[in-house]
Amino acid sequence: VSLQMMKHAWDNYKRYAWGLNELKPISKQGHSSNLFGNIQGATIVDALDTLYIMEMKEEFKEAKEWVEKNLDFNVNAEISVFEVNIRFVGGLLSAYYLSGEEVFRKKAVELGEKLLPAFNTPTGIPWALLNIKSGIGRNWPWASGGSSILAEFGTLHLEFVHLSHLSGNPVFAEKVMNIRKVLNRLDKPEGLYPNYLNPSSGQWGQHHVSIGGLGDSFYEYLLKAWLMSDKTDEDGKKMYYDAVQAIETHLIRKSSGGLTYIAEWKGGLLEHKMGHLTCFAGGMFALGADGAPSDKTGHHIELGAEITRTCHESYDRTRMKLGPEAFRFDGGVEAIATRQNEKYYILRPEVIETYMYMWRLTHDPKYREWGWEAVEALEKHCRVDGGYSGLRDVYNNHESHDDVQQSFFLSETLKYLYLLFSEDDLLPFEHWVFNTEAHPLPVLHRDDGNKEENQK
Ligand code: DMJ
Repeated sequence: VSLQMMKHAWDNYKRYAWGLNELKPISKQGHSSNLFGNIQGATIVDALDTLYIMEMKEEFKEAKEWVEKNLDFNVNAEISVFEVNIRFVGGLLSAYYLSGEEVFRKKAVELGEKLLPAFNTPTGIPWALLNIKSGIGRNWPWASGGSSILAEFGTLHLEFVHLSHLSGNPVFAEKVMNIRKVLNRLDKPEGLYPNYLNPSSGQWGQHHVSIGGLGDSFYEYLLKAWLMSDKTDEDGKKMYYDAVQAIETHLIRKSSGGLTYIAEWKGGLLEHKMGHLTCFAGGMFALGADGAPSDKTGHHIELGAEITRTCHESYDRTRMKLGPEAFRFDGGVEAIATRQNEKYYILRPEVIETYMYMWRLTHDPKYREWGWEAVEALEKHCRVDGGYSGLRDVYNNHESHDDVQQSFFLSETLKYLYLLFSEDDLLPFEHWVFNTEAHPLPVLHRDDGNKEENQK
């Protein structure tokens, strides 16, 4: 089924928006997001590995040809360093490791080099935004007095380690190891990492902490850096398990109805709200269970399972059976969005991603059942003639489509659905870690210093 869904999403992108970043499935034209400046083809690069894994050979071939002929980084564009890294660098790296085609390696390294000027700050903590022609960087104007964002500069590690591995140039890995160093030198309030860090002063901005937006994939990459290093990156491991300990103490709560959730922390005060983005943490806790210190393996699996149940409830308590952008545990509600501007669903993957991890790690059939509920809901409410669209209000009786087919729908949502219903030996966890955009990167095994053989 996810293969049919991929075909529908891809064919319509091809028909109406080929070469542009994303598809507007209602108005049947291209959609350009300023996250990528005028780098083009986000959907193509994001979808390459999904096409490969689903064995859509014709489509993979035309995507590869587009990359060869048209993917161009010599443009005057101000881009989001984080978004371009996770989608473009990550997408190209995976396409290379899966297919062995040199063009993807070359383009990934070329793009990595374009991103390097972002690290030219007094501390080496990179800017959020970079003009890849002039090399001038800056931060989002809204981010706490000129700060960089934890989830942005903390989500470069996996890709940059691979860029050094594939180019033989240590500079990429050095840049991300320096980020670690800066973080390790700083005092952390209650052991927590604030979402904002000023790249000039090297001091934290506002003490807001989140496992959802602005924080999320920083934690994910600590764990995955350790796993990707064949469990040699002890520093990443320690930072991950210490962070989880602080998160459990200060952010994780249980509602009166018995639902475990992860709240947001604002200078010591809790906001009892959980984002859709935060739902990835169910899978993360389960994935990290195996390495958990002091006999906590079972506990981390259980924590993952409880978060997953809560996120499933956030879907089940809507009219459309797809979850809202954020849901609350206050004012007499549990796992329900109460504000109009939090009721939308933009084809996000995190809940399905977590079902996939929980399924692989426990084989409890309920995760496939819940995944199937999501497939039915996507088909019923998001599928339109011209592709798949997000929804403005998942509690409404009638669909109001937002007219965007996000590139992560093809790279993540559909790939995780496909894996959820595949055997465990397709991209097995011993050999692959997924970047935060669901692009698989191989574990760098200790004994194969020069590893090129692809374990699929
Ligand atoms: C994706 O780009 C990545 O999963 C990122 O980590 C968070 N936001 C979207 C999906 O929701």
